[in-house]
Amino acid sequence: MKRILSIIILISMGSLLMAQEGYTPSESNVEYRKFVKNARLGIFIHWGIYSMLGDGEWVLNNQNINYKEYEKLAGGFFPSKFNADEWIAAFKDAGAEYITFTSRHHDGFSMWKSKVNPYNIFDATPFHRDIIGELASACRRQDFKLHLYFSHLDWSREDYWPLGNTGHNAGRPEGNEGSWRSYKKYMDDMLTELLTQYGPIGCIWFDGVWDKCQGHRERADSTWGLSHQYELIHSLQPACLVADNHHMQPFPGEDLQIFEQDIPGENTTGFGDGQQISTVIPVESCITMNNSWGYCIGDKDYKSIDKVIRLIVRAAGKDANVLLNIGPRPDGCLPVEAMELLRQLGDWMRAYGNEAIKGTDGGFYPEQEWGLVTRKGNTLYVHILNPVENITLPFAKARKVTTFDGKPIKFTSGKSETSFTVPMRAEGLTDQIIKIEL
Ligand code: JFZ
Repeated sequence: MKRILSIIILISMGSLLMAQEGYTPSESNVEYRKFVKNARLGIFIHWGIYSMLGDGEWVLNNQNINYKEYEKLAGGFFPSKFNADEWIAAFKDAGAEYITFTSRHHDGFSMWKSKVNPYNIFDATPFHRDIIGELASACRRQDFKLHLYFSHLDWSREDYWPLGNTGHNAGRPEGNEGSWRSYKKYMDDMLTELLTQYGPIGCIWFDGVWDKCQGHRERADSTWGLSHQYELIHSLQPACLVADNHHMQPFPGEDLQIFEQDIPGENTTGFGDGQQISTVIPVESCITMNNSWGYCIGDKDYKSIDKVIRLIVRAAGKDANVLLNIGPRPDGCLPVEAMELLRQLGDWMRAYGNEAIKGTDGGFYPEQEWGLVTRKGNTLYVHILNPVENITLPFAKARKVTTFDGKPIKFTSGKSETSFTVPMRAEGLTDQIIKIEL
């Protein structure tokens, strides 16, 4: 018995390794990965009928709401002030280049006009508008990219059976033997709609694997059919990136690695236990502006612009993007605090970020107490986040060292090092940038 078991384990490990080697991204996929990496900043939007309850996107689960009762919220969802073009214009102005929008969160409500489930924004609400359709059009008009968050996990479907770790008090009846097969087909059908009805989708950003496979990497593919789903996505849109917020090392078929509420590699949340930063696929850190993903009416604990800039600089210095989250209000407006942060961020991106963050490489030099270094062509950008007097870097033969606006700085540079004294720092400056021409 033991022997049979170990043979089975060996075989399944072998097929896992083979699948890893077997995935070759298409040319258009590799190209879009570069675009995303260079963008360095995206905006994450968590929006659904849960926003009406003002208690985050987990409210169905956390308040033990019955799924049939919750469903009735849809009949009152009328985000009268929603304007896709205004959202996209605000994100673009902030210096972001893509939006990752919750097409369907764990509550199972779809934010697009779906033929495979009437529990969607078009058919189940008096709003009768296709929000993903409107976002896709606005993105096209404004040359912005659309990524879609998609939950594996569902708290409203009766065929989501057997249940995972969450959604136990929603009141669903027990399923049967065919349930899981039916649910997997349902996911395929939804993904197919999303990838055929709205033009190019930059990324499918999965979440929820952990509901059934927390800490069991070997089960994730067989339980969810990940490789099948990833293949489906790549066959419908080869350039579409696959990302999955499972907090494990990337699986074959994934094109973007995700860290949650963390600068990559820090593991302050304990989520991505031991998750190594990928050097093969681009990396993205999703981070909330306050402490909630979906709209939370009492959460006014927004990060300062100083904090947000530090996050972006530190992520870029580690070669990662920031996906900055906003939870819109039920009326379709972005919270005032979020709008203000976007405005301030735009000012900073135009002044510094466009040159010293976007399109740069990071991760080639470790973070120091004073900060990090990014690089574009022959220029190094030294980001001093914490005041320091002198800096020595292991980069040889510098031709020129200057302030960000080009004032020369005295330096010495030899065969292996470059040193300079840091000029006076303007009061209140978050990121003092020094340029080194190699
Ligand atoms: C997930 C979602 O559950 C959450 O609502 C939000 O969308 C965020 C971006 O992603 O967060 C997680 C991820 C992992 C666990 C819990 C929540 N986990 O491992 O238990």
